[in-house]
Amino acid sequence: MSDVDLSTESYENHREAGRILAQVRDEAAERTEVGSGYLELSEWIEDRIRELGGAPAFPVNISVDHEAAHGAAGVDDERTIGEEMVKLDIGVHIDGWLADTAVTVDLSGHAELTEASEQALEAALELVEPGVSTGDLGAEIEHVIDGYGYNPVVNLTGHGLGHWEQHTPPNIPNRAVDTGVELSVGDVVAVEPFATDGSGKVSEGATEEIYSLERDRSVRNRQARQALEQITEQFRTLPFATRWLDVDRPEMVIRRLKQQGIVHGYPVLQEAAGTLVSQREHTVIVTEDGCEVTTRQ
Ligand SMILES: [Co+2]
Repeated sequence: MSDVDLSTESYENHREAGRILAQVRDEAAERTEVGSGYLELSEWIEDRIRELGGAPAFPVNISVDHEAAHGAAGVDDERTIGEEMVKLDIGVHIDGWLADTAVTVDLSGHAELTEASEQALEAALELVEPGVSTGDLGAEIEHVIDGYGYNPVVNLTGHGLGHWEQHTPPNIPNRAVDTGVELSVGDVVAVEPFATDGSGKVSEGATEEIYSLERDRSVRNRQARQALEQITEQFRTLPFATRWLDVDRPEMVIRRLKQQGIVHGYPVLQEAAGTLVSQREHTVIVTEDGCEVTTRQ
């Protein structure tokens, strides 16, 4: 049926990234409480990933309440977590082979909304096998979330994971679509349902703390050149945080690189109606008889 060899080094690296990530995610969820600092929590998670032998595949996303994704700690960030619905979205890579996971830590007293995205993910993962259509996964996610009386966020999707690429085809929709594609043995995909009691659509907010390389080209400014060197060598095309840059005044450097079209930002994505959003995500490898969840402990 398929000649994909799942014992190769690339898959072993995917699995190792997943093992590290599963442990760090669960430890991070334990540490997430009212009063936790964004910066302290993010740095703890990113250091823990390195300690276990991985590298962060993107800055820790801490998105709260109506924020669905791309919230992150900035340079000298002094914010702390309140009685909120907290989404931790974390990535690990080993030599560019990725794992991506997310968990909702609900400190806001909305357990059902958290459960809706969790159960939607579990139900979708049950269906993953060679030949399943991504549209059927989306339909299942929608069905489960709908059963809780909530809406899936339809303009956010799961995605494939490539080498040094965090988002590749296919998209895994969070609703039924006719345009699904069939998954095959060896595909590595992240499935990530979001649930809300609002509009089911996110829009871009005003802030951004996460960036990635758009195109590499020469810059005159010394600090910008130094930052660009670090970006192309260390992060390549993976997203990074301003606070990761080893230069003076990194925020100014980022502004400069952005103005010149060298990097682009990822604005915080928030529920258009301003309502709470929950999220759960796992990375899977499609196997002959189903799938292997790399980010499950
Ligand atoms: Co993802």
